[in-house]
Amino acid sequence: MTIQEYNREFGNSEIRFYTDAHGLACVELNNRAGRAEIALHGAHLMSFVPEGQEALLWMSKKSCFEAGKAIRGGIPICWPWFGGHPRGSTMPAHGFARISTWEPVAAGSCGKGAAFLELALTPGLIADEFETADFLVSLRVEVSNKLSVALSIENTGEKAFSYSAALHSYFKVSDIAKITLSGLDGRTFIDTLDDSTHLQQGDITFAAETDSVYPDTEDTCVINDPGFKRKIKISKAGSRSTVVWNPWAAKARRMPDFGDREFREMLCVETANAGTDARTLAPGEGHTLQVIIESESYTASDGYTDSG
Ligand code: TA6
Repeated sequence: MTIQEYNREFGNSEIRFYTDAHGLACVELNNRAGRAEIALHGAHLMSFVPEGQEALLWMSKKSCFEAGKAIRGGIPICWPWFGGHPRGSTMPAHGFARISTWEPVAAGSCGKGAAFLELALTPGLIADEFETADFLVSLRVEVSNKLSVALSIENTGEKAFSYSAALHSYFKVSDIAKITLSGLDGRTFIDTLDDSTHLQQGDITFAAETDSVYPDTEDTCVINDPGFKRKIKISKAGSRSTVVWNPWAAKARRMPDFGDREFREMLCVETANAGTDARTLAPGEGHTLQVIIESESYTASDGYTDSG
């Protein structure tokens, strides 16, 4: 469909399809409470700005915006595998979903003053992976003063299949060295840099490359950011694993789509079905992985003192 056809079919006062500066087909959800931009490429949520606030999501200034490549920032959809391909093949890291074109299937208002958009992934490439096209993959985005992103998978075929997934959210922070991440105190985590296992004690602070998988947590996480005078609350459903990632300087330098100093202004807190939280769907079964993102002000009781 063309942009004009999308707008005829799904557009309204809050939902507008357009071609962005990179030539990508995109859609803006914009209402009185918040604004989000989504590329049909990867059903990639690129930005979310609650009314009267700063952007909550981070985007690299060196990101690619082209077919076959993942966008570096926003909320990449990792599916049908998280990380390297499970059979170690040369398949793309984090699966096909984020580099495939999705199609809008429904849009409108959904009460609570929110605008919503649903997109579907046509089986195509992934059918090869599962040797069946008998599944439905859809993403529902709801925008108000908070953002909900929900990835739903349904097995419509005759045989079970397994997958892993993540909503790989990149958050914008004032300075990675001055923020803390709370919500995972007391949880076990695997440091994937050396595959060691640890117990999280208190809030997480950041002073080096961090790539940790928390395999057993349904907790809400909060990014505490005194520099931006805000807290970002990250709650979830349908997920028992959370991944926390910052590449730090050396790895950032090795990534062509990541500025050398950009590691200081971002943090990934990923809502996952990864590792032991991978999912298997029997015929007829479905599963939804959801993240809800909202911003709260940082107050004196949070230890913030306004320097005026
Ligand atoms: O966030 C977890 C992780 O798997 C890291 O190990 C790092 O590779 C990151 O995802 C980014 O992966 P990408 O394929 O988007 O460069």
